[in-house]
Amino acid sequence: MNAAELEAAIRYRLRYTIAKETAEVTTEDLFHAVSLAVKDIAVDRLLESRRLSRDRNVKRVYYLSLEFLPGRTLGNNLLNLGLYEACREALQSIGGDLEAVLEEESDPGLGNGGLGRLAACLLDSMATEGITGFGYGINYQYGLFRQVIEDGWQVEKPDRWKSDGAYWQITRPERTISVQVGGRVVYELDARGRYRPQWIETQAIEGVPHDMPVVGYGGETVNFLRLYSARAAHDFDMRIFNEGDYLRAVEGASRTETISRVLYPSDVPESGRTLRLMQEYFFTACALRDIVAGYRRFHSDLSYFADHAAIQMNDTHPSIAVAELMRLLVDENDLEWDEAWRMTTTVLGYTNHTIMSEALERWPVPLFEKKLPRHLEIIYEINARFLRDAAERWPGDEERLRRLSIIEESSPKQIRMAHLAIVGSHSINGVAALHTELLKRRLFPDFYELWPERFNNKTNGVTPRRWIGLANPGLARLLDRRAGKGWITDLEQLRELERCASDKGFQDEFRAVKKEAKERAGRIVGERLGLSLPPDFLFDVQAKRIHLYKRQLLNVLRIVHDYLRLVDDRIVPAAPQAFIFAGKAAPSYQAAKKVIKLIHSVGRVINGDPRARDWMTVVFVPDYRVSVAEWLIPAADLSEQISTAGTEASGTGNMKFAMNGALTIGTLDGANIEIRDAVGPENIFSFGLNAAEVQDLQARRAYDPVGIVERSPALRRVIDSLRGARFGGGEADLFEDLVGAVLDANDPFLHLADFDSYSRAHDEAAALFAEPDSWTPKSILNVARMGSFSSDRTVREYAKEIWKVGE
Ligand code: 26Q
Repeated sequence: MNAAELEAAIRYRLRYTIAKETAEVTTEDLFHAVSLAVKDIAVDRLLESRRLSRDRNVKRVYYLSLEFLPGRTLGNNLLNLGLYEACREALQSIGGDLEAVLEEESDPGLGNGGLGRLAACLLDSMATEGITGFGYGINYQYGLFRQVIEDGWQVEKPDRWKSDGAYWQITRPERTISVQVGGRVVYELDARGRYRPQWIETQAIEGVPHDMPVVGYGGETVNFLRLYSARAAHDFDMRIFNEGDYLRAVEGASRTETISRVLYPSDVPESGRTLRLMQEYFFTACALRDIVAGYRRFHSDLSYFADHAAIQMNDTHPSIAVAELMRLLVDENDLEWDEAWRMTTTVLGYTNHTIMSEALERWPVPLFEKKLPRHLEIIYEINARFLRDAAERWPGDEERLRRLSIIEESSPKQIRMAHLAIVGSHSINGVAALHTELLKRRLFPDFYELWPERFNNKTNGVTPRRWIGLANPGLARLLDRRAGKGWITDLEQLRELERCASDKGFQDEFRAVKKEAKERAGRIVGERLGLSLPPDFLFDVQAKRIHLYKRQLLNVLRIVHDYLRLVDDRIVPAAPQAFIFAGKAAPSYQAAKKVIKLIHSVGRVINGDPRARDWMTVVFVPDYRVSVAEWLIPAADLSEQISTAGTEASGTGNMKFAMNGALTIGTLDGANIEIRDAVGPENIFSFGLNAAEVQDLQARRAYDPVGIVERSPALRRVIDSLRGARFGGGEADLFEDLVGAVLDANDPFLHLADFDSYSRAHDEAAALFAEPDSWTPKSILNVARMGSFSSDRTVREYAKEIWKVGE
């Protein structure tokens, strides 16, 4: 398709769908018309992909995730279909501007952060690699809350992302799925004289699928992301209705429909949240029925099911799949237990995304008794058989069996979902090398001893299409010219640039690209916040969820230290710097919300101090989301990746920043370690304790923050200033809780242990930034050496080693 054809398609939609004459159309109308025109193209390719994969009878991958953060779709699909420039031209003829049109689209926030965005990157890479792979999740009516800042505090507002139409969704009412909850289990004799469980008196929930096409680069393969909305099976409970209580009759229906109402905005599970369990079961059950039904449409029996499907569980959120698939196979499809078990463990794989044991999901047994009684029986049976096998390996080792059990013998008893996932999967993977080692040695050592072959690493990656091609078109054009166009699907080709790192002409071009991205960010920040962001400042960015373990607090302490050095000691930094933050705090996470307030309070003081004006500024960009990351990341010079070693499973922002030429200041945590190995230790600012040292310090109970402060006058001054009225703006004790947290000998994140080396690493970075001839080559080498952090590499590894697809 060329520009003229695309223009014709857009004009057709403007007239016959929007029903307007060209002269009266708004930018919003143009967005709708272009989206519909491009969707038609995507749908053609989708149908073609489906036909081909059916004809070839290929194995399918199903990625089950309670979260997806796909970002805006239009620009991405234009890029992947090779229509980006054609669309710009077409719009010009109609009198529209492509960038303005793209800004009209809402950004679906159907995830909290890294885990949801990873799911989206993997879908993009599967389609690009030609893998037949589908995402399954929930079509939340409200995504993650919109963050607004009032007087420095985070305030949450509802995110009605579908209010202007979910233009990319294709509703498929004919593939509606019915799932059951509640009720009880009875046993009846069947025709062959066997006792068969019957799950009766259940309540039915219908899942209506909405498909979003996932267009691979080049447009050859188009897969889809299938998101379910919950609907009451009957709009009204007719019995109540007939009794005349109309409102009570409708209530039941609306209760059912709350299942897909809203995304849970925290990554720390709160036990007993029935609705959360219902969400997990609902979408997992819909997905599995859909997968099995899809298979049965073309196969007479289930014997070869495991050869045709691989199902990946994104964390434990879909891990009820282990019991539900057994139930489908045994209760509903008459398979023998052993055969069903072989099938279940062959198709399922489990990806873990956290090492913090308090973040592991557990559900109270009484809740299961009430909502999923048959699943509870199946889990007990799985556990009994598993513990029997484990007892053969470790006879008499009761303590170990208690540790291994899927059931925790607390009161009430709890179901350990990670254990269920491990027992029910042939593969358990971590998301970075260090993380996988910690899984094996700290979190699940007994399981590792039992089944070492099941544990494997799949270091995360990010898609170069969105994170370079779309987010940083200036860099993309430069890369095209200097490394050839192949990098976009083969990121290793960027290694070509190593030769240009010392080329002055190239350095100038590279700097010009960075400057342009910084000016753009400066414009946006100026418009939205009324703050000035001069492009010659070092842009130092920490953008991610606000969490104590990610240590935004450490960053703030260091900023205050720099500020006090400037105004009290008259020590001028080596380079002027903009300290930029972005990120949301879970609404119930008080300490994280206080950190946001602290950033604003410190920012107000620094930004209002004329002595600091030429040297530093603090900016908090509200409502961080994919579409904010797309302009913020390309503008960064320095990427803050400063979690306590051993706490961040991988991180993926770290990869996006480095790919866009930011240097990392980071701890030896998660994928930072692999980034350091890739770019070379001379091209990254590493600091702080490593994971083993953290572990050791904690084991010896030797962390002494008060002692550290006593020995450091600089730190003492920082702490005192946070306690006093200087930053509290009248309220003297406002930050006492945060100060208390970093002075606590039990601070699990050891903020002060790394303060000194962090501060020194920063001074080094600022000094280097002041020497562009030294800085730019390092920045270029970061881009050149990020090849292995493409999610294409990640997906190829999953495909070969876990899913067994292709080749
Ligand atoms: C669980 C139970 C109840 C309610 C919520 C949750 C919940 C929700 C979201 C638990 C966890 C999450 C999200 C976790 C997450 O984003 N983890 C990140 O995953 C990335 C991709 O692998 C890693 O790069 C990050 O290091 C990791 O923090």
